[in-house]
Amino acid sequence: MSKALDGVRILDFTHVQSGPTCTQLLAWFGADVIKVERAGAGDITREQLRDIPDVDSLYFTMLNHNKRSVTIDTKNPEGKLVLEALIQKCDVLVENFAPGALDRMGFTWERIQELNPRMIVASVKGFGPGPYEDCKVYENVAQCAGGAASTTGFDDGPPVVSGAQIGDSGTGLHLALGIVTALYQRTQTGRGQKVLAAMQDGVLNLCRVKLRDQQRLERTGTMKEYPQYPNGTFGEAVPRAGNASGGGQPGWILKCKGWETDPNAYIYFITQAPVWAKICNVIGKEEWATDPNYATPAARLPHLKDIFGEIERWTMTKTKFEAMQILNKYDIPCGPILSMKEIAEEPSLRKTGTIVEVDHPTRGKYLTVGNPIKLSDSPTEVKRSPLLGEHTDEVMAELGYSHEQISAFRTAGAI
Ligand code: CAO
Repeated sequence: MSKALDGVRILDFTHVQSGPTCTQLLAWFGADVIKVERAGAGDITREQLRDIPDVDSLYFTMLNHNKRSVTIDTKNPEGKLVLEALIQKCDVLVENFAPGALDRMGFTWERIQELNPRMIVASVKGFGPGPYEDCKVYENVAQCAGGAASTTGFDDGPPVVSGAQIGDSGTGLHLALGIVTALYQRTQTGRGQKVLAAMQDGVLNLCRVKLRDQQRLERTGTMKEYPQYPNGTFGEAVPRAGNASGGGQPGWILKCKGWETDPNAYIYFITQAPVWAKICNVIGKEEWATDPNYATPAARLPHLKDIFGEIERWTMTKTKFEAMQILNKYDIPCGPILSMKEIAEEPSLRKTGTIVEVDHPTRGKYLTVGNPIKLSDSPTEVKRSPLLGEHTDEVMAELGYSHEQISAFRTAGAI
C-alpha cells in the first residue's frame, strides 16, 4: 500500500528530541528520512540514559524509527560536498541545532537556495526573533518560557513542569505541520521556504487557554472555576490551578480505593452540568439535584471543594476502574489516573498500534509509542531505528558516488 509522503526525501539534521519527533512522524507517513550524524558519536541521545552498555539508548531508539543513518563530517571540505549533493537531492532539510550552527557550517538559507530552490528548510529553535533568539533551549526551559510552568502546580507551591514533553515533542508536531503545509504550497509555487517552530511559541500555543484567563482576570478580578475562588486571593497573573478543569466544567482528581498504598489510585471527575442529577444519585446526595445552593452550575461554584469532598467519599469506596465503569453508564465524564505500567500493559493500545513492540539487533525487543495519528490510506509500520552510519554506503551510492569515491571520502574523514 502506498504512503502519504511517498517520494518525499528529508535531510534530517536533527538531534535530541524536538527535531527527531518531527522527522519520525514524517517517516511514519512514508517520507525517506536520511539522518545525518557525526561519525563516531552520532546523535548525543544514542548514549544518554543507557540501560544496556554500548547499545543505543531507548531515548534514541524511541525517537528515530523508520529513518536511515549516514555519518558525514560537515566541517570537512569533502564532507561539505557530500552534504551539497544531499541538499540537491532532498525536498526538506530539518534541523534543530543551536542558533547559527547551520550558517557556521556554511549552509546559509541563500546557499541552500542556490543549491536547490525547491528546498524547504525547517528549524526548531528555542525562541523566535527577539531578546532570547540566540539561546540554547531544552524542554523545561520552553515549558517555563511558554507559560506552562507558571500556570501548573498548586497555589501554595512553586511552578511545576509537566511530564508531557510539550516543549520538545509538542514543537516537533508543530514543525511537522509546517513542513507538510510548505510542501503543499510548493506544489503551486515551485519554491521552497523557511519553516520555523520556536519552542516558546509551541508551548504558548498549547497554553492558549491561560492567556484567555489572563484577560478574564484583568477584566473581572476573579475566575470562579479556579480553586482560589471564593476564599483565596487572585494576584495580577493567572495563578496555578491545581487539578481544576481548564474549561467551564469543574473537575478535580479524587482518591479511589487503595490510594493509601497505590500512588495512582485516583480518578479525574468532572461535574458536567447536564449530568448533575445523575451525579447526585450515584453519590447518594439526591437532595442536591433540587437544592437551590447546588442545583445550578453558578450556585455550585462557591461549594466546589465541599462537592468534590462528598464525591470523593464515594470514589474512595471503589477502585478507579470500578468508578469509571459505573460513572460511564451515566455518561459522567471521568478518567482513571493510569500509570505508565498500566499503559504499557493495556491490550487495546497494542491493538491500535499506539504501543508497539519493536525488535532491535543489539537491544532486542522493546516497547515504543507508535504513530498517534492514524491515516486510513497510509498505515504506519514502525521499523527499528538505524545503527550509527548503517546506511552511509547505501545513500552515497544513491547519490551516484562510485565504490572508489566512497572509499576516498572515508579515507579523507568526510564520511
Ligand atoms: N559534522 C560536524 N559537525 C557537526 C555535525 C556533523 N555531522 N553535526 C553537528 N555538528 C556541529 C554543529 O555544526 C555545531 O557546531 P558549532 O557550534 O561549532 O557551530 C555543533 O555540532 C553542536 O551543535 P549544537 O550547538 O546544536 O549542540 P549542543 O549539544 O551544544 O546544543 C541544544 C544542544 C539542543 C541545546 C541546541 O542544539 C539547541 O538549542 N537547539 C535548538 C532548540 C532545540 O531543539 N532544543 C530541544 C532539544 S531536545 O530537548
